Amino acid sequence: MTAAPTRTGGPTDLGALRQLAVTTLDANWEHDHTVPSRTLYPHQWSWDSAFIAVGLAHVRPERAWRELASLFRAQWADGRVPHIVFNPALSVGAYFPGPELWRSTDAQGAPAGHTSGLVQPPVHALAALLAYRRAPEPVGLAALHELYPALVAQQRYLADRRDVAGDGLVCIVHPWESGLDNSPAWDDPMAAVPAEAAVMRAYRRHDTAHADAAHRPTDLDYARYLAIVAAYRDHGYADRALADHPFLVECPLFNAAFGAAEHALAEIAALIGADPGPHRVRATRITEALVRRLYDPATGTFQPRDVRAGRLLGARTVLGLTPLILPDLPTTQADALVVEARSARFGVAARMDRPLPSHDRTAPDFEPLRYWRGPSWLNIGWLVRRGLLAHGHPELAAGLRRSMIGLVAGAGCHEYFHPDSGAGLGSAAFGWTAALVLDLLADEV
Ligand code: 2M8
Repeated sequence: MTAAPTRTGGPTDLGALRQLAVTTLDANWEHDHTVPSRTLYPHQWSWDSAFIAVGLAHVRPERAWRELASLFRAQWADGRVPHIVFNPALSVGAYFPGPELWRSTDAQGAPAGHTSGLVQPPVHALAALLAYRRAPEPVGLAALHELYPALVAQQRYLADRRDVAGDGLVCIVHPWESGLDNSPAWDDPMAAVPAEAAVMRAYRRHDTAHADAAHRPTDLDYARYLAIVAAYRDHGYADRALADHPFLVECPLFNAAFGAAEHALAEIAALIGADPGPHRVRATRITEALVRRLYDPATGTFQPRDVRAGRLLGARTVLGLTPLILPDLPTTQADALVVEARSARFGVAARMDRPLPSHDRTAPDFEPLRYWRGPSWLNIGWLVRRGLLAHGHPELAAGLRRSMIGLVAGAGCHEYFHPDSGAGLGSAAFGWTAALVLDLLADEV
């Protein structure tokens, strides 16, 4: 078995690649969860844990369930699943911004341990379903029984507290909630957030000590990130005050995950003897709302909606392709997304000559090295590949799969990859890259 040609230091055959992925996951395991990276992200992150559970199910199924269980132990009383669960054993300064900035324990309904107050795309129900399919009995079914009420509460929080516009979609209140923190998609709403880069003189950024500052968000970005956190925190992370919040966006990926979660919950409900009907109804409504509010017929893709400004945001990022994960996406939109995916902007093909970028590679603000503004990430490719399979494009899905496996074979389990050369960037031993390559390797196409 020979993988794609090695670029720099990656394993040369698929057996070695699988072993590297397992070793990476083992090295990042921390008592009841997996850290995304020992250096850059040493705590537990919400959507990372979901992707990681999918990979763990192949090799350490018991850990897959512990991963999800530990995350949901930090769920707030209102149902929100925090995007970071802080490990109390780590020193202050192990990550910025740490517990002293979030002050979650002052907020109503927060758990006893420190967390952030934000959320991330709800890919956990999908992850739990996939983990169960890989590792069904006997632990899997019991784990689904345990997780189901928490997954339902997670969805209820989003539906009841975050539908700021009242039209069936979830609003994210911070770019960090999108998971694609520094995407050009957020440039316009971020520019409207008042902040001065100079405030960062009062803090010590942790990320730029472990990664090249030229690849990371700027100090002005961070000043705005902190201003948005402060606005939310100073209202006790209560969502009833959101009308005046400085950042309110309906994100296509977040809402596609929100809809995919209802599809997954319908299947989980059927497995554990609960009623799948309400999940199916909600899934249909979410897909309809997504098409109604975020599909732009002029561009043939999905665009985020700036709820404060009342308009769609123009950047054509990879976020727009992700509604493909919805099995009930109408043919008109699914076909348009396949055209967009195959275009020179994203280059998805049965034989891909370059990785799937995170931003339109023909755009003037495409940056091949900077975080989420061009580089290729495995979790996004993994989602898009699932969407291509769901909508009847196995040859494109296979091309994307080969491209992703080739990236890790070429460079190792990096956090992200150069969108032209495939060189490894960011953290060199990254959790979801290891997990998702295991999942890709286990599939035939
Ligand atoms: C990145 O986000 C964190 C903030 O949450 C950071 O930049 O410090 C993103 O890539 C996000 O999607 C990811 O979950 C997190 C941990 O891997 O890192």
